[in-house]
Parts: sequence; C-alpha cells; structure tokens
Amino acid sequence: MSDQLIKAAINGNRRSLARTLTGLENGQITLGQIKQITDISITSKGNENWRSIAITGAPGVGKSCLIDKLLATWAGSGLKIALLAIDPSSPRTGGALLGDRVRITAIDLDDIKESIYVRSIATRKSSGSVPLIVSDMIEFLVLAGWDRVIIETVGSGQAEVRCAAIADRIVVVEGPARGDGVQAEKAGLLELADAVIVNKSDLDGAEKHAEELIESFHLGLGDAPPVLLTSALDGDGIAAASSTLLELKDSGRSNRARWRERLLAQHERRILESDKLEEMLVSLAAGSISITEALDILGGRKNE
Ligand SMILES: Nc1nc2c(ncn2[C@@H]2O[C@H](COP(=O)(O)OP(=O)(O)OP(=O)(O)O)[C@@H](O)[C@H]2O)c(=O)[nH]1
Ligand SMILES: [Mg+2]
Repeated sequence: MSDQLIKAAINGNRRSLARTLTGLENGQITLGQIKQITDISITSKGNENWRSIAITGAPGVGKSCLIDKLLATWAGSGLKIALLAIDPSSPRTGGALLGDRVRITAIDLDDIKESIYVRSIATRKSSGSVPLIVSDMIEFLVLAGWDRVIIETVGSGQAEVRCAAIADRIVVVEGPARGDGVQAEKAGLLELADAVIVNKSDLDGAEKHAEELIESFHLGLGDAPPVLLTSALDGDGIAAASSTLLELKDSGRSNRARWRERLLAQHERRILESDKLEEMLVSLAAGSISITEALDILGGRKNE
C-alpha cells in the first residue's frame, strides 16, 4: 500500500479510507506501519469521552434501526461518526449486509452524509483475529479524524462478544419480553453492559422486560447500568438514549470481564500472527512437539 494512499485516507478521501481499511482487514498493512507513514500518534486524552461504542444484542432486536437513529442525531450535532458493522460468520449469505444497507438511511441525508461513514466487515472472510482487526480499524478511523466509532455486532458467539469487548463502551440491546428470560444473560453479555436498551417499546412486553432487567441488575454486584426504553420505529426515547449514550461513563463493573476478553483476543492474535505458526502446526501434526511447547513458542512472547 502506498504512503500516498494512506495520507489521502487520513486527509478525508473516502476511497482511500476504504482501501486502507481493507488493507488492515487483509493484513496487507499494519496499524504500526500506518502510524509510521503518517507520523501521527494518537494522544490519549485522559478522562475524555469514549471513542468507540459497541451496540450488541440478539439478531433482529433492532440494532441497525437504532444505530440509524443515533447516527442521524449525533452527526446532526456536528460529530463525525463511523459505523463498523460486523457481519457474523453465519450462513445467511449476505443477508446482514443487505439488511444494513437498507436500514442505515442516515447516510442518504444530504446535510449529514459527509459526517457518516459506514463499513461492513465480513468475519468469515478474515484470516486474522477479527476483534483485533476491528480494534485496529477503530484506531485508524480515530486517527483519520472520526470522532466516534460505533461497532454493530450480534451478541452471540465468542468472536462477536470479543468484538464488543474491545470497544470503550458496550450497549446491549434487547427486545420485549418473550417469556424466556433475558436473552443477553445467556450469552454472558449483561455483565459487559455499560447500558442496556430495550428496543421496540411500541410492542407489548418491552416495559415488563425493562423492569425484569432492572431487577436482575439490583441482585448483582456493583452499580447497575442504565436501562433505557426506545422505539427505533416511532422514535420514542431516541433523544434521551442519544444523549445518555453520548455521555455514557464506563460502568466499572464490567471492567474485569472486558479485560479478560481483550487479553484472550490479544493472545489469539499472537498465535495467529506468529511467523512460526505454520512450522508449529507441522511439528504438532508430526507429533514432534507438544501443545504446551508450541504455545510457549507462539504465545509466550511478542513475535515482531
Ligand atoms: N416494532 C418495532 N420494530 C422494530 C423496531 N426497531 C427495529 N424494528 C424491526 O425489527 C427488525 C430488525 O431490525 P434490525 O435493525 O435489522 O435489527 P438488528 O438487530 O440490526 O438485526 P441483525 O443485524 O440481523 O442482528 C426490522 O424488521 C425492523 O423494522 C422498533 O423499535 N419497533
Ligand atoms: Mg443489524
């Protein structure tokens, strides 16, 4: 990838931005190389607001519709917002991609479309560790001047939960009560939540479900995250949710669970990106090395 391309991406050229993100996705370029080329380092601004927020939850709860509303509100207030939609590696051929294209309408609004960037990531095509690729993409987007990055990811499956865990904040979206308890609880998602949104408040059972959630949080340890009701369909509760989420603080209670996921993701990356991986796989297959020995070599230290 040429230096020119990357500089153009940083300077706001969308095609270059898309191509650089593809480069990160395919492993053609690393974040380290980008930083060298651009000679910029991201200055961490201490207690400043979040840069990345994951919107996660079961399929069909209305994440995309909700994000569409958030994009319109936040971009309308002058922020530059990027959306990374993680297309789960499910056999639904291209369904999610198509669905998101249809549902994200804010990119068609002339007065704000310059402030919105939407990109899908097809996890099944990726060779490396998806959460870490997403993490690099977030950092790159921030480098390129995007104020906030939203990650949409289905909250089931380890890779998807890990994609949420790399974000600064995690919002779990639920639907109305279906009589089978809290869906996100099963996926271990609730312990990661900085906020919970019960969407589809226009339907029966949403309020009841919000109450159930509040109740279950009060049984747990630490501060309960805010539980908000929205309808992405008729707009109820959207204004309140937009401002609450924009200022959302790290709940603290989810920190350990989150760092656990990040640690595991990083460990996986070391193994997947090691130049000794192929060699180790051959040795393992030949029985000339144990798993523990291979792990020591692949994951024990940084392979630069
Ligand atoms: N009644 C009602 N329907 C909604 C609401 N929000 C979304 N929907 C509908 O729910 C369906 C799924 O919405 P999406 O936004 O695609 O849901 P999603 O969570 O992004 O789905 P996946 O990306 O496939 O996991 C669509 O048919 C929406 O029209 C809402 O607030 N009320
Ligand atoms: Mg969606």
